[in-house]
Amino acid sequence: MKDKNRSLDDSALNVMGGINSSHDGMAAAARKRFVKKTRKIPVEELTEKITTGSRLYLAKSITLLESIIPEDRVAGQQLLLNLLPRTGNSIRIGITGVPGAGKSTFIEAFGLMLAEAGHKVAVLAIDPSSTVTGGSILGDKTRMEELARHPNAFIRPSPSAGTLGGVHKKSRETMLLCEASGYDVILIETVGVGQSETVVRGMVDYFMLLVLTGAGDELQGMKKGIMELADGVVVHKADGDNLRLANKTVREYRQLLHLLQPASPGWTSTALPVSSIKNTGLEEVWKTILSFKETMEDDGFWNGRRQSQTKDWFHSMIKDRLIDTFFAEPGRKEEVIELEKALLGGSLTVTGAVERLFGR
Ligand SMILES: Nc1nc2c(ncn2[C@@H]2O[C@H](COP(=O)(O)OP(=O)(O)OP(=O)(O)O)[C@@H](O)[C@H]2O)c(=O)[nH]1
Ligand SMILES: [Mg+2]
Repeated sequence: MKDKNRSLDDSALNVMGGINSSHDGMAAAARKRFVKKTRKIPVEELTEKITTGSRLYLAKSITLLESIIPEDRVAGQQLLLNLLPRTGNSIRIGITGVPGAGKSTFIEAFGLMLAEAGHKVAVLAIDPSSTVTGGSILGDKTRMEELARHPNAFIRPSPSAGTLGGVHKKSRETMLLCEASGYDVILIETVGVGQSETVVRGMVDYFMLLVLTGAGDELQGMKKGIMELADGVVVHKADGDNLRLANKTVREYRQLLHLLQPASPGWTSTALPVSSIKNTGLEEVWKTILSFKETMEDDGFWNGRRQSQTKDWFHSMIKDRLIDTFFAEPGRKEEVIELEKALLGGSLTVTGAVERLFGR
């Protein structure tokens, strides 16, 4: 389907224009100024424009949902509610790997292949470290240039919210907006460090790990935990001098994956060699994902997992809200510091300290 709003929306700058400030407070202040000057777009208008596939309005709607201004929050949630019946019709794919594994390059090549085949591809990034460096955002802008220009693609850089919970919420809601706007493939890039891959695993159907050659070394370290989350391993940069070693690594990973608990019941995770620079192996990856979807749907696990992911999201937001509310009470922070001192001084037990906090 051709994008009707192509001329209006086609600029990569429109598509990319998210929140780039590395400071939450500054971003909020900037947005407040921005909002005062600009016409507030009625929720009905946003709903209508999103359903017709406008990338410009999709970007505006995402910004609305990221806003911390109370009236924007109300409008944002109403928009989401209006669009909810149109969400869910996509394959949600998470992509992780160490920095430099080639995630952005893979997404550009894989995304272009799918966009050319008529799919609508949305790319999101979750990068908790970007609040500090801002580096990846810039990197992705240049690395996904061609995809960003494609009329069937939409790219949104990482939200700049501080906490992982906040990033989680924004990415989830962005994903739903993209689905309502007709995107049928959602690609979420995350750096393979810290907790971000668990968060991404919790919001996607298919979770992919990009690795480089040398399976043995990787498994010695932290990779085993991540491998147990992966539905597929891509041995990346399988080109040039690296090709032979990459194929050997693929065999090693296949053996190892057989020994691990499957990340999705009834599915044996496998490994594939890919070069995003030479465009090889990308079709095999897509075929594998389609066969994964079929298997999961036959077993009723596809929807089951999505439902439990939504419940988990709800519960993690309850926890976030409880913690925020707790520390927002006057004197709480000071009280906690006092109790910490008492704990370390040996005049109180941890359980005793918690009882004091909640018993008052
Ligand atoms: N030979 C070869 N090099 C590649 C391939 N894909 C990516 N690269 C190179 O690997 C480097 C890192 O690629 P990125 O796509 O930025 O990696 P990334 O995983 O997104 O990195 P971060 O976003 O920093 O975590 C770049 O210099 C790419 O040109 C490939 O298929 N073959
Ligand atoms: Mg990247």
